[in-house]
Amino acid sequence: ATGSSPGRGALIVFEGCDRSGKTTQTQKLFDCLVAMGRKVELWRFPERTTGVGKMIDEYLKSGNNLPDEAIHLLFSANRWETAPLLKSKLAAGVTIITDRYAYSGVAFSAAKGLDLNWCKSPDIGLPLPDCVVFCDLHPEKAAKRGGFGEERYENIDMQLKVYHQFQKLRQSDWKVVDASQSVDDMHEEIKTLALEAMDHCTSKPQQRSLW
Ligand code: Z5A
Repeated sequence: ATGSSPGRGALIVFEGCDRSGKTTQTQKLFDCLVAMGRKVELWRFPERTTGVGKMIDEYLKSGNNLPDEAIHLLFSANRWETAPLLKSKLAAGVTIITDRYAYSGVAFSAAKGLDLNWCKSPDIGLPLPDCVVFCDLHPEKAAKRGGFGEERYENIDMQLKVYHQFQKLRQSDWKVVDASQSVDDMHEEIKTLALEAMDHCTSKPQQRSLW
């Protein structure tokens, strides 16, 4: 039978500063899509369980001091080591929601003073997201959500620099969601955006790549 192709899954990326609600919203979107019977998985970067991910985890918890360039390349390698699986899932029609991606990679390293274009280069060729949801919350407001955590970048000076870099990276097709809204209001807006992106993928079969 010639049956219609199931279409590829959408790559839906969540970005934003610390405490902007990415983890809350990725989980809510995942639960909602599962309840709708969609083929979907929830991912995150860094993926701390791999060999490279364990080195990143140790770095974030302040265990070791790597040059900024070296940790940047490890974050990118962490995406590359999972990229074959990511591509095959998307091709098989699974939608992947991910909490952070290459934009965080560039924003954090550029915030430390590395050249923006140098920062972008190791991620060239990774799957291009079908939808980037930017959870927009100014770090001053984020700080009021019970304070930042204990990890290396979780302080107001760094978060302000990162927020500034995200503004530079922001592209016209990013979906900027006001992250000072309630959890439920954000979710309703994001659900609509995600369903649109997933529908769009059935008519846009070819997966393109960054940047
Ligand atoms: N990093 C990098 O340098 N290079 C890279 O390539 C990548 C990452 C991929 C680890 O990231 C660090 O790695 C991160 C970037 C860097 N460093 N920093 N910062 P991570 O993703 O593991 O950690 P995180 O970004 O710090 O996540 P987070 O603290 O969990 O923030 P979040 O996911 O955006 O927020 P949340 O957990 O959903 O919510 C935070 C709190 O606010 C929580 O108490 C919620 O209950 C509350 N909340 C959530 N939504 C709302 C609303 N709408 N109203 C009120 N309160 C809310």
